[in-house]
Amino acid sequence: MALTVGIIGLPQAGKTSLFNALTGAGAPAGGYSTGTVQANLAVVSVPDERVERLAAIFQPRKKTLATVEFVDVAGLASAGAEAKREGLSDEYLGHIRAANALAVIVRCFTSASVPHPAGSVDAARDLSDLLATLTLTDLATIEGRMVRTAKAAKGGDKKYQVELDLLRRVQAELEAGKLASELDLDPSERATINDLFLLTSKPRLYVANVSETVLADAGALLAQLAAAPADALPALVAAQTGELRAVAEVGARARREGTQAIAVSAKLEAELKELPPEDTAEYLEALGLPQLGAERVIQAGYRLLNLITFLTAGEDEVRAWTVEAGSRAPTAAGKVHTDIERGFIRAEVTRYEDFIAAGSFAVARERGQLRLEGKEYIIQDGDIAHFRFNVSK
Ligand SMILES: Nc1nc2c(ncn2[C@@H]2O[C@H](COP(=O)(O)OP(=O)(O)OP(=O)(O)O)[C@@H](O)[C@H]2O)c(=O)[nH]1
Ligand SMILES: [Mg+2]
Repeated sequence: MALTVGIIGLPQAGKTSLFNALTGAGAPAGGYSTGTVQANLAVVSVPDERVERLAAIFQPRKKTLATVEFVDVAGLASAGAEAKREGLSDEYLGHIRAANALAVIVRCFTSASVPHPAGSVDAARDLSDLLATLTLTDLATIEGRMVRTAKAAKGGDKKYQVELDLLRRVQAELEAGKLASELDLDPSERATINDLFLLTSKPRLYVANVSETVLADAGALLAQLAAAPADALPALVAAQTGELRAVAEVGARARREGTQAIAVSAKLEAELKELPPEDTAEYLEALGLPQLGAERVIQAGYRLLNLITFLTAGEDEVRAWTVEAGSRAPTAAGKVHTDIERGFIRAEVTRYEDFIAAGSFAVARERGQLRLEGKEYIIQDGDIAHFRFNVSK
């Protein structure tokens, strides 16, 4: 599964800068967009130290990291006024409908040289505006489906009447300000609604774009907000001033919605991305940051989507693979090849840490750490797997 993350946000929030920080693609940032809906697309390898260490041991011919695709869409600027009335244009939507998750970038930085389209920096307002635009788009989608379902219901099939009732209920809830991700639906209702690919039902990651001077504090504040009891949030937000107040608003909203928020300094990190990696480490240390924002975005995306990584290792190739947490061994095998899923016999599994401590599969086997697992085994993050299969039948 290629994980695709759509970067969205109000005009001048720093979408293209974040895209560049993530991808190093050097797309032109700055300036209001011209009205054409032009998208920047790039595929990024997910940094994984385990792959590097395994590659050092196996010296494989090929080393392959998991990848994430990022899409940066310009044009929300021009869509803005119109979108307020009728949701986003089809062209704009085409670029983000297919995304598995949205990275919603919210401007927190203040800068005299970068005008805010609304005249002032207000993260809570911007986030509400943006989500309202997405909701309007979803309402248009729902209305479109209602017309078709209502027609079908005339034929007398109960199923369509049930669907129509559900659509009406969801419509009323979205109109009352709820997001599709917050609806209380049973599994079959959820399946019907998932069919609509509503924007507000996509997993969302909130990205607070801050000045480099507050980056470290913003990260600490978001961690504090994520851990605080819910009733302590308002006081924690109220205690902040300046950019950190904006960050706190973003963090508190993420908490209320049960999603994640991270802080980046998109402009700075886009610039860092252009330096040689040795120099980047020095800068990060000076800024008091453990890792680049790009890596934090990717990791948060994995957590958000409930994805894990398993590994395959040998002389041919060392490779990281992405699966949903909770997947069984044959599903994981199917990532490698559909034939392996079809003819799955068993998986030989070693934990990455055990393998590194043992130094080889042979020693791991002697220690009883190379396990034989069957069809029911649930693959774990950091499993090194070798699949046995037979497709002769
Ligand atoms: N001071 C400061 N400026 C920033 C930051 N992030 C982005 N900018 C600047 O803000 C301007 C807009 O950034 P972009 O990344 O182009 O924003 P965008 O959301 O892609 O804008 P549109 O595509 O026009 O909607 C650029 O001049 C950036 O250099 C930041 O963290 N701090
Ligand atoms: Mg842009």
